[in-house]
Amino acid sequence: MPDAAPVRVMGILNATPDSFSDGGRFLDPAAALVQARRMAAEGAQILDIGGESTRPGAPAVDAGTEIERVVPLIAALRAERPITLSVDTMKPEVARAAVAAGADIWNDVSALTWAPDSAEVAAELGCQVVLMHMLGDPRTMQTAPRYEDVVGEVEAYLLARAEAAMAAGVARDRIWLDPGIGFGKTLAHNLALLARLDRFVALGFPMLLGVSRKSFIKAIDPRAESPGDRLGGSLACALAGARAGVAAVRVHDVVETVQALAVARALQAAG
Ligand code: HH2
Repeated sequence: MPDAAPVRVMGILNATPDSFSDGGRFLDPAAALVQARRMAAEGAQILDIGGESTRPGAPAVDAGTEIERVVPLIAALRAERPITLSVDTMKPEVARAAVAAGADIWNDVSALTWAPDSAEVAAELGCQVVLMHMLGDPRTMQTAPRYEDVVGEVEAYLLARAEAAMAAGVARDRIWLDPGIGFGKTLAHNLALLARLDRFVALGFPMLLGVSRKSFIKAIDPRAESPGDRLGGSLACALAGARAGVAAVRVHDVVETVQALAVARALQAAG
């Protein structure tokens, strides 16, 4: 196997009261900054900052509240270090404020479908954009999700969203794709996608993979009731992503993921 580029680690920072894993811990800007610095020191090359939870059934947050949560953090981090910054939002007005404050990536779990002008705003901002697959929206997505061919349907959706973004003026080399593990998927759907990440990588866009601490791990290991108990499963998936050639993994546990990826690379080089 050729020596692929190292997988980048994107550290998750949720400035929210209710995210499924770190909710409430980083709503205080001082605590969020400490966590951001810590993840950067641990080897995260990208920080993904969110102000609205996308967990199933999470209440919607208005744009003003989201901006208040994420923009001061992005501005403070941009002023102190050259790390790549991403904003996790579905709302164009939040993306606009975040990019003005120094964000490099708009991570949109709605793949630029949340607002009619999302794709035009992404083109105008000129930032990188992550287009993620989700079935429905966060309030409804886990209600009996159904696919005939989950890999084929997610692939077709992502390609269609990339085409729509490019038609609106987003440059091809600014687009990332993400299969959206856990967003309107059963355990079987998630496993089918994780087993065929190579097909998504073959689409020719950088792939982002978000598996960290997600509840499908509990469906495999019922002892992993709390998100903090899901490190082993998260690392197994990050390594599967690295083997398939994803560009980045989105994680809560940065130091452990950096180590697992480094050991996997060393083993690959030795073999
Ligand atoms: N997963 C979550 C949020 N944003 N973005 C992308 N591109 N891919 C993902 O898999 C993804 C994402 C959910 O995780 P988290 O941010 O930890 O929780 P919450 O949505 O409850 O804030």
